[in-house]
Amino acid sequence: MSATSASIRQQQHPMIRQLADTIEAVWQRHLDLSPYTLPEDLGYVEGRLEGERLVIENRCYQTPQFRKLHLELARVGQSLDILHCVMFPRPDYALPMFGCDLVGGRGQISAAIVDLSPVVSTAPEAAPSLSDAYTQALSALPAHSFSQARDLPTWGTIFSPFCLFIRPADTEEEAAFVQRIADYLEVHCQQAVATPPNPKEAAVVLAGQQRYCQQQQQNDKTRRVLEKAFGDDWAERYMTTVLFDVPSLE
Ligand code: BLA
Repeated sequence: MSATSASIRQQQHPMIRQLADTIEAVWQRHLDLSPYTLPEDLGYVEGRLEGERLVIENRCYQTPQFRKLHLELARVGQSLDILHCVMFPRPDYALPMFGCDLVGGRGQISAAIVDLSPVVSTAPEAAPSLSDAYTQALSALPAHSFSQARDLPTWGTIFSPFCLFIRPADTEEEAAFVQRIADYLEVHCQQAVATPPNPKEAAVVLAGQQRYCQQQQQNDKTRRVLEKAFGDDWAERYMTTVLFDVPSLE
């Protein structure tokens, strides 16, 4: 890690810093992490967005259960701070996709979202849904209340009933949301390490991950930030190879 990339986290909104530290601590506590190399050195990138500097810092790992754990911190000048995190299970693990995004600027987080999104169906012909083990563990978490819920965009059909999408009202809600994300991560890591691999499900899992990524690639708000700083082609390549890539069956 270079001195430059280490400094991004320290400059970011405190909620983003806390969440980044929390995610890495939970991963280290539960999972057997090894390095994951991004294509063509996309680990640290800089561009310009309307005269402001856009800096992206990526941390990636892999584990026996996960093909890629991706934690991304991005900063546009002084005005926009972003945390993006997705955990991609290996195809022979029929696990949901953990995803979260924090977007904020000028001292206020405007979007905080977390979900464990299902990729496989539990009944024939049905839409994907979480297993009973996940549903029970998530239902057993302490009650929460956030004062400003936000509406999901139309591409958000991939999310589970446990998806939380809010604008945190104050520092208490920020801390409560970080705790909630830690709870989802704890559930996910515990389930993941207890799940045996099942190669028979690989094709179905990959198709489900493909659908998840196709929907996420429709997020015009993410795309626009990247296009403005790096151009349309770079944004397309980044969204399909770094943010939401899907491997083919080996
Ligand atoms: C929203 N994402 C946004 C917004 C911006 C970004 C600027 C609008 C904020 C707002 O409406 O208040 C930008 N997010 C980025 C950029 C990156 C990023 C540039 O991650 C990366 C470089 N997004 C995800 C994941 C989820 C997600 C994993 O990356 C969910 C699990 C969700 N982001 C998400 C949703 C919105 C959002 C649902 C709101 C979209 C809308 O309201 O149209």
